[in-house]
Amino acid sequence: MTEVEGILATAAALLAGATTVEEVQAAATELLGKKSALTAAHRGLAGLDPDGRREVGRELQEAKARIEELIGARRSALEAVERAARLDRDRLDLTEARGKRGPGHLHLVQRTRDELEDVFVGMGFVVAEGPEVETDWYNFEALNIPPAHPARGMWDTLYLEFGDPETILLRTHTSPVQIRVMEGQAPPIYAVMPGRCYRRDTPDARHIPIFHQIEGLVIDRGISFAELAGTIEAFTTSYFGPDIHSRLRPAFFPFTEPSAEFEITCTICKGSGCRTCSQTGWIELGGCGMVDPAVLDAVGLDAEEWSGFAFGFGIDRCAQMRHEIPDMRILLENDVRFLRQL
Ligand code: 2NM
Repeated sequence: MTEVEGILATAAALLAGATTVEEVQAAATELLGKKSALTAAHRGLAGLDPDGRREVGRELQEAKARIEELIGARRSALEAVERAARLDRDRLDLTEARGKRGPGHLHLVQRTRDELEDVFVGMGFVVAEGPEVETDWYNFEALNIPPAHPARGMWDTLYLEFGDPETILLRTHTSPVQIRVMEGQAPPIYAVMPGRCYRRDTPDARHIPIFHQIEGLVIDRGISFAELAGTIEAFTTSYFGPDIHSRLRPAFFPFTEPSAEFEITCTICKGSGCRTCSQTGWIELGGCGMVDPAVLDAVGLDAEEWSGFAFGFGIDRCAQMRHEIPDMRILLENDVRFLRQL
């Protein structure tokens, strides 16, 4: 009896002295393991008569349960202390972010992208995205632009030093996403692809080397140029307002035939003629056309069964026109005097 009381007292003292969860674990081994006084007492049962064995055996069982209880309690208490210390240590001071400056807002380019997506989603399109680092196949070859073709000069490509020379590049347009969508799903396809693009351009008032495009793709049965023109006009009035219209003029792109560039009513003078539109009343926004059968071939679509159109234009250019931004370079400068106005 007194031996059991002694074991319990030792256990309580040992656990009270443990100050970490690891020390509790070590104490548990010492109190309950093979070399413990409790285990030794259990062995001693063999030398007792049956009544004594039963009596002392029960005492030892109770002592073991009590010790396990003490271990559990000490462990939970120390775990709570350690968790509190960890939370305190990892706490981030965010008070500065709640200062006078207010919560901030999305950049104009991101907001323009969101608004453009909303217009197309409202017209029944889905939004698709793809990688900014592309292969020559997706950015050029699948779009009917073979290596060394003179049309490559239309894009000032930034190549990565990765693998064979001029095989991995920063996408010059979002068209490779259109190829990926056509490869990945069967028509009908009604999708827009917004995203960042890169060209080796010298920045000026109308060009930045990192810019944003949104392209649209429709592939279905019986799609004609009339659906293309109607879609462009519906988009223009929906995004720029009822006073702004669109017109198409013949152009050339390797991936569409026929191709057109699309212009919208000058947003500055509303069509009456000004310096920005060189007195024409129109401003070029993007390009479009009927998807070339060679592109459908490249993604394994039967050009006899399916036809479609594609279009593309600059998101930054849209923001520039709608907000009358004289120099596009300011979009990349993070000048708070500019950002705060929007
Ligand atoms: C443009 C203008 C005209 C276009 C075509 C395709 C595809 F993959 F279907 F062939 N993607 N993008 C396209 C056509 C893009 O952007 C100025």
